[in-house]
This record gives sequence, structure tokens and C-alpha cells, in this order.
Amino acid sequence: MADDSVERLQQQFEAEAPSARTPAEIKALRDKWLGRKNGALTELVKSIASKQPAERQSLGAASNALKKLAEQILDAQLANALAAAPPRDALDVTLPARRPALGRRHPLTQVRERVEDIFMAMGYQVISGPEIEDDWHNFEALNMPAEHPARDMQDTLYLSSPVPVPDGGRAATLLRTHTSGMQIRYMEQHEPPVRIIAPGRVYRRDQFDATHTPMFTQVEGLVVDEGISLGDLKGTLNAFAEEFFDARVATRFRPSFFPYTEPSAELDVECQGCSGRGCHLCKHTGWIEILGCGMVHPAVFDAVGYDSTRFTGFAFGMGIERLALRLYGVDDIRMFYENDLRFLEQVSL
Ligand code: 2U9
Repeated sequence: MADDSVERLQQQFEAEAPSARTPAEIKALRDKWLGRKNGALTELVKSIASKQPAERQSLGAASNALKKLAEQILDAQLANALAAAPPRDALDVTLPARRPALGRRHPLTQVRERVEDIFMAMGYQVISGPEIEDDWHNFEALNMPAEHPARDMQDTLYLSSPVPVPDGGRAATLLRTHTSGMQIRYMEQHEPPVRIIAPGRVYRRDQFDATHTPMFTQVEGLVVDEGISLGDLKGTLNAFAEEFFDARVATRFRPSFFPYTEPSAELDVECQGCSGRGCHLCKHTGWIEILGCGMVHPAVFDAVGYDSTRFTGFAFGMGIERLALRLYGVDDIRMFYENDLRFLEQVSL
């Protein structure tokens, strides 16, 4: 009779157990059967004490065995359930990865490096030099003597305290107005052939508005050797334009004037926005100016001690901000300095 009741309970447990699949269902089943207070098997074991000694032994053994079996079954089911359905906060390897916030190079850096890369591939060396220059390297050696209008206080940022010079005097120092001083210094220290690119920040006493900044970035270039001709200048700069725009672009050289080159020119490329038909980017001219250039003035060679009857050369210069404005169709140069990520993330070359 006693064994019958244990057997019925076992049948009932074995019928119920498989339907408990989740950890919560298994816990509920464990409470029902093995719970300390009203668990069916707990009660069964407790009831043994009140039985007759004859019954106690067999009932005790059977009910303890059933209790152990129930525990084993529930433990195994729980292990299965946890393996099949990991808890909610477990790693979900099927989720798409979170995109890390990547930094990027500033658009002006991208344009400058693109220009540098093209000339480096042509065998040019990139040089650097001081932003604080003296009068000689910034003006005098570049065929801009004392009374030259470019030296005007209106245009140049002079530093307030002139530095002592070896001959006992004091030389005016200034924030360089172009990177040409680096090339003067290079020629003072090296004999031809010269093939260099001089990138860097330059300063002018200018207002800060949509088209002007008191500081901007230049890349200048200089080639000096025997027999360098205007043909070399045109061939080199046409090749640069095609590399820079990654296309066969039409170009034109317009006569211009710079104190340090003779003859001088400005280079226009066919507008990439409208293929020369005219649009807002090129102010409806079909052309975009990208740089100034010319054959190095013999007075510059005389200043650095090069024999100007033997050597010739060409030079060029471009303003990176202006180039970037035209390339990206940006109408306010200040955008490049405001560090607004919404702007910076849009422009890439
Ligand atoms: C040496 C001799 C000559 C560099 C040159 C230009 C023409 C030129 C402007 C472009 C826009 C300045 O940034 S900008 O405002 N530059 O048009 N620059 S030839 O000529 C040199 C340089 C160094 C020793």
C-alpha cells in the first residue's frame, strides 16, 4: 500500500517533469515537489515518522530514493535549459558590430598631403622650416628690397622685438608671409640640382572673413638645374593637375607677375564641376585657378650665390585653403577652422 503511493507519486512526477522547460518552470516544479514547506516529496518523507515501524523501513527507502531521483531529474533539466537558452544579457554574437568613432585627417591636411604625394612621386624632397623668419629669407633674397610694397606693415605681421644679429645690429623678425624662405635657406646650403616642395603655414595681416584668414597653408615648389626651361614648368604642372584631379584636365597658363619669377603665370584648370560650361564653383568662367608659377628670377640666384648664367629653374606656389574651397564647393573659408564635425565629416577627397 505504502509502495503504491510512492509509485503513484513517481508516475505523476515523471509525467509532469518533461513539460518544465525554462529555468522558471523548472524552479516552480522543484518548489512543488521538493519545496521545504509543502513539497509533495518533502511531505512524503515527513509522513514516514508517523508510520508503523514495519512500514517505515520500506516506505522510507522508497521515498528517499524517489526524492533523490526527482532532484537528479530537475538538476539535469535545469542544466539543459541553461545550455539551450542563455540568459538575456549574454553575448549575442549575431548582433552587427558597433562602429567605432574613427578620427580622420582634416580636409586641409588631406589636400596638402595629396599635393605632397604627387610631387614626392616625381622625385621631389619635402622640406620644412621656421614660421618666424627674418627679413632676408622672407623678402630681400626674393627680389623684394627695402621699399618693396609687399613688405608693407599693412600686409606683414612683424614681431615686436627684433632679434640681435651677429654683426651687432637688430634684425626685424616676422611671421613668414610665404614658405619661400625655406627654399632660400635650402639653396644657401645645397648646390643644384634642386627639386623641393615646401609646405607650411603662412601669415598675413588680413581680416578674418568668408574669403580671408590671417593664417593659411601653402605648398611651394622649386626646381633648379642647368637647362631647366619654361617647357619643364608647363610639363610638370600639367602632369600635377592630371594627377591631382585624376583626369585628363584642360589647363591654361595666364601671364601674371611675382617679384621672384620672370616670366610669371597663373595656372587655371577646366572647372571639374561643369566641365568648363560654367557654374557657381568657377563663377561661370569655366576655369578654376589652382596655382601661381614662373621661372626663378636671376636676382634670386644671385642672392643665394648660384651662378645665374649657368642655372635656371622654375617655382610655383599654391594656397591649400583656396584649392580646398574650390574642390569642395565651400563658400566660407572659416568652415575649415571651426572644427564643426558635421562639416569635417562631409568633405573627403
Ligand atoms: C623661390 C623662388 C620663387 C614661388 C611662387 C607663386 C608663384 C604664387 C601664390 C599662390 C597662392 C601665393 O598662397 S598664395 O597666395 N604663390 O603664385 N609662388 S611662384 O616662387 C618662388 C619660391 C621660392 C626661392
